[in-house]
Amino acid sequence: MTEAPQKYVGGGVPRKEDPALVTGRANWTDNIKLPGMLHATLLRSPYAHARITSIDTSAAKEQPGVVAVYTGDDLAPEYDANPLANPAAVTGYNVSFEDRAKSGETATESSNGDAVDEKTRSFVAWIVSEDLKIPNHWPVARDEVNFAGDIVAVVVATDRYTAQDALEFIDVEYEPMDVVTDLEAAVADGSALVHEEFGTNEAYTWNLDTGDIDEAFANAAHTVKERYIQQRLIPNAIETRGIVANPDPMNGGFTLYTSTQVPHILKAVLSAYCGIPEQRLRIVAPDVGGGFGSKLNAYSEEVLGLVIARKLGVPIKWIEDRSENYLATIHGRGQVQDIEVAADAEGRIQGMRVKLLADLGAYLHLNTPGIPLLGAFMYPGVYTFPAYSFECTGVFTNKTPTDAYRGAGRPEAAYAVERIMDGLAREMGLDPAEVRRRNFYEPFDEPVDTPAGIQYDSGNYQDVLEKVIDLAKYDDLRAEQQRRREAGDPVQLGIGFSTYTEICGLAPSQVLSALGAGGAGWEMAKVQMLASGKVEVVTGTTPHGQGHVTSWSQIAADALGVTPEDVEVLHGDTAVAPYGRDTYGSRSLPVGGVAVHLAAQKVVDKAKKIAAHMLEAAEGDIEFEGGRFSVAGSPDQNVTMAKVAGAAYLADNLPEGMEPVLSEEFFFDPPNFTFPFGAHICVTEVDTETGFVKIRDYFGVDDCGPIINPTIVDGQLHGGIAQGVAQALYEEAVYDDEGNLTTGSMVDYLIPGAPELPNYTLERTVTPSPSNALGVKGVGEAGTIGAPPAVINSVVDALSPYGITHVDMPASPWKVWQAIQDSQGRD
Ligand code: MCN
Repeated sequence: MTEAPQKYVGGGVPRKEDPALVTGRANWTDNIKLPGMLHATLLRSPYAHARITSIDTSAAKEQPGVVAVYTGDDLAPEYDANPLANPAAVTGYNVSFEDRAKSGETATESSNGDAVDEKTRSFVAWIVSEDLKIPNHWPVARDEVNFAGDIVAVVVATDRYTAQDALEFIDVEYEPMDVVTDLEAAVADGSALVHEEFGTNEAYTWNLDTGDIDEAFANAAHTVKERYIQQRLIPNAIETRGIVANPDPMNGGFTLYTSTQVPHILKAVLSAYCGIPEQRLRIVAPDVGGGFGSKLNAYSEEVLGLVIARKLGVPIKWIEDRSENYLATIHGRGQVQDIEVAADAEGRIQGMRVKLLADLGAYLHLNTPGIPLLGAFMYPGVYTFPAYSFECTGVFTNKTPTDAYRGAGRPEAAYAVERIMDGLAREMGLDPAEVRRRNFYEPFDEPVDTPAGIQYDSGNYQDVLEKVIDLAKYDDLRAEQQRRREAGDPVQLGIGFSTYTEICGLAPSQVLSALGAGGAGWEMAKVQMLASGKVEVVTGTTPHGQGHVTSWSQIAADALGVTPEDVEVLHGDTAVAPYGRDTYGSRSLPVGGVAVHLAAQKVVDKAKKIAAHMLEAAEGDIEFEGGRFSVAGSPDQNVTMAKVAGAAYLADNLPEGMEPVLSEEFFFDPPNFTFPFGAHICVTEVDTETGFVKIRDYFGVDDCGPIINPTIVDGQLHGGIAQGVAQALYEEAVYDDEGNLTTGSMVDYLIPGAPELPNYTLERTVTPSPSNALGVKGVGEAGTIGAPPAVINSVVDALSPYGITHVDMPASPWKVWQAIQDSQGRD
């Protein structure tokens, strides 16, 4: 073992994952080929809403190479009734919102007693007792299809091409039904209904009220009211979804290889859905080529793989193609946001009202109803004020279901509050930076109460704002803007701010449980010193691009006094890590990475006892540094961690009663979420003749506490900001009135590439979180949350001489040009 005096946390350790990824040696699900494996393809509904009047599969069954063709009715006996209908099944224990309501269960105390205060407790109690409408959702539709892409039949054949061709031979008769795509139309009287049995398209309405909102508006010196649209977005992971389901004849169980972010959640959920005892179901997430939230789910195809493998007794493979991916993997966002703020004469906010319509699509996926709820807590953003009123109505439409997409609820919230702060600045004739300063919390390093009834852990919003102003040379930019305005330059300069915070590090079990999100927010790590002194870390997180192997190696290396190369990180296989809560909500570092640190500390504590025994010294006199235990005052008396690991393994000279080997687990369940924050400035050049927006510069000062790996953090921010820019300027899932996805391919759905994106100029501040031993906060979604309002504020700022106060996302050249045409011309 190499001795390691240096510290690795905070250093630019190259990603251990990269060599395999860049030399084609990664192990994707589609690389898996098992003996006897058959291939499944899926017939999907071309209609957004229709009754299935008949299905004839006989011709398809006769095609050479076709082994089986199944309809919804054929497979219904194979799974638990209505298997995908239960959103709270994320618990794996089938506790639905409905069950809770029936049992009269209400919210419980949070684990730290503080993170959720009384206001939130009553809000939460209200939510879980409220009626959530849960539609039937069969893996293969039975009587009715509810969106274009709903699965209607499955073909299993000896190879993929045969299976694909055989789909053409399935004869389905549909009786088209009225289609609902528009959110406001869906809640209007007399609308067609997605699920007629409910008599409404409203799945639920949630409210959160704190303070006296009417008084705040009655006494306001200034009020601003705006409507914003969050367009639908399609997550674009490099790797589409895919599965291989393998029956294990030895124990009657199954291994499911699947491109997922959540093997542990899947194990619990699929075991319940498919009636496979949990201990006989192994889920393996091989290398996963991104997810961005879209692989945080239990999908029909995963259920189908298992039940068909069980029926046929052979491995079943299904790999999603890109068109299917656009139709059948969840979408994100899709909201109409009405927001209103009341401020006093100095521009200090006194109250905020938010009213949302949230597009759920046709069914409830695992987290669908909860996504806007994460946002509910974050509309107040980095501003403190006395009264807040939030209402969200979840609406069914005949479209692909929505669910978590990078940021999930928080980009929507940050966008609305940051856009309306600019509205308030405009109303009052203040600089957008100044209106923000007047409403920030004072810097804090212990939790503060927020208007939404949660507690932010720590923050210093002034610092990031002033730093980004310096970084961008704000005064120079305003001077340039003025020059261009005065010169009548057709290309106008826009300067847009965003000062954001977000809730991440999804964790405290009792809080998640109280929110109806299934509890179990802990994360597990096991740290084992092998006989040679090398280290294995088993983690319950499931990286799919975030570099946990590198980060966790750094954390373990520092704690144990070894090098990152001495550490192997094992993940993504429930047989290796039976416990885990996976990767989403930027939770992996603040929960899972901290668990690695704490498990390693347990190893050191035990090793110290063994070292004391070996050195014949008192445990209290033993010091540990640089991988070496020594006796205080007698540095020559020492023993390396590797030697202690070897002694622990041999177990022939251990302290009385001590168990052999150095292997320790830690289940970390933090007391609160973490709340990273930052300030961004986007500088745009807007061509007023063509409407084309160019991002000239992008500055950010972000704070996610102490940094484990600066390269990874920069990468997360770059990718996150790129996705934020994508929402602001380029991407939109568009449906026609009949519910056809008209942006069903990468030709029509505009994903920005490197040429569309600016160079980012990023700096950091470090405000540790009091919620965990490393002080760390998540960063995986921060950029996606901070960027959209900075970009749109910038575009609107450029166009302000035209009296333009808003341009909806994506601010395409056409929309910008149209806004200019519709304006009264320049001042
Ligand atoms: N990190 C760090 N120091 C900090 C904070 C984070 O070094 N103070 C490092 C961590 O050690 C880890 C990485 O940054 O290596 C991300 O950590 P974290 O913020 O905890 O986020 P998660 O690992 O839980 O990742 C989830 C997050 C989410 S929710 C989405 S969506 C997303 C994202 O990560 N999807 C991604 N980033 C992605 N990156 C890639 N390449 N692909 C995706 O699908």
